[in-house]
Amino acid sequence: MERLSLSTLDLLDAAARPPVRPGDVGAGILHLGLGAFHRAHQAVYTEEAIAAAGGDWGIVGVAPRSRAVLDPLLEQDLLYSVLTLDGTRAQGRVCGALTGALHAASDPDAVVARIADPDIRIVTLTVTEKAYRPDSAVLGLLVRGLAARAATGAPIALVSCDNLAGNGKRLRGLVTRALPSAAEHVSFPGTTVDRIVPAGTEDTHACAASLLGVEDRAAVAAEPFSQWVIEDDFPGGRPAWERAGAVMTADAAPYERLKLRVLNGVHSALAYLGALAGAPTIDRALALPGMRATMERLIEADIAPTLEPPPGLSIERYGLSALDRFANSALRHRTLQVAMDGTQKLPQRLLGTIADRRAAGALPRYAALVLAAWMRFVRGTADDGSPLPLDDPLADRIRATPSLLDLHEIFPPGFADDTELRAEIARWARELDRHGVATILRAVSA
Ligand code: CS2
Repeated sequence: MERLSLSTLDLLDAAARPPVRPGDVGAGILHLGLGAFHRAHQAVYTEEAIAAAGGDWGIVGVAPRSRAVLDPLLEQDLLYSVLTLDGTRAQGRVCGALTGALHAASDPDAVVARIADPDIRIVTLTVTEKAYRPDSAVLGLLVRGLAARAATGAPIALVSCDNLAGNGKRLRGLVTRALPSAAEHVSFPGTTVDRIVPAGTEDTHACAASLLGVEDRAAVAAEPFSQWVIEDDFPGGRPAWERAGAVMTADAAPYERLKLRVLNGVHSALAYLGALAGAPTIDRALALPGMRATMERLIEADIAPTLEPPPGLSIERYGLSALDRFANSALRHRTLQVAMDGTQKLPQRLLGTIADRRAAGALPRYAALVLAAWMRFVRGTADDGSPLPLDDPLADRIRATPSLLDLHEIFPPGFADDTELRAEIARWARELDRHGVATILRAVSA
């Protein structure tokens, strides 16, 4: 089978060809983090915006460390396909949004030079929660690039597309602490990003081959749903993302809280409870007897009371649609993928919910169950005795801490002194030890 590239595009059905050909548009965006999520989310919005309204907004993609995606992309003239899987139908099309690709680990200076280049007016980031630290390599590159750019005075927007509360403000804090002058020429619009895009596997490549008729080693598979809410603060201009369905707003915070606490919170709940019960994927976790009802209660009793829905949105409907999305069996999203980096994810997904309910005098039972499940998960043994890997930047701290609520890096100080909450978590921990997840789910949902 031929390999996807500029010269094989003509072999594809017209509907599968990219609306933008790399090379036809100049670069205007530099993106840090070439993972599956970027390729199926921001890259697709940007390509559609260029197709609808023009503009030199091609994306220079930067792979921070691994070359696992970079090399296949370079072999394919930066083309890759996005497969949309809804459980019954599959559709594939090639995306041509990337106009350049760089490897930060081997050539950091090239990345710095590109950030300093006035043609680049936007830097977007999908670098995962754990990269938002003063000592991260990504932040170092950004700061060096912005310092070199300062001489040109050219304005730029830095756009975090990671699942963090107040992602724009968080990035602003990190960058301006390291480089106070950045406050003058740089904006930090906050965003809410949403699309389920599991890491690509051999199955994804096989699916791309059968849908497209060419081999694509950089294909990504995603659900049909996609959302991008962006604060409209782009001093150097921006693509017409609204033409691709993005919501441009003055304040992304209400969407963000809803998304992090409901969608990501329940996703993590399914990941820990599911992994303990032996479910390899999110859809299988959701299909465990009693799981769906337990998740509905978690949303209704514990999460919803902490949220102010954005205008026109109902939390109940949002929650039910999130559960329907998790039921997508074609995605085969691994519970272990969602479970990784729990210490970086749980604060914005679950701990804020627990803290808010405690402040209101309520005991969030279901959220406490999820926390107990995480605590059992990080101890490394599933209900049937099989080992569970711990992939977390604080893995050593977790292993060395006898009482996890004392992990001050993630838990608000109030938790360890909250005897009622402690007792509730301990109660669930005992139940999990004695009976396992399957029994608890049946009891909770009865
Ligand atoms: C998931 C998210 O891996 C995870 O932790 O919860 O990546 C999730 O799929 C996306 O945020 C959906 O928008």
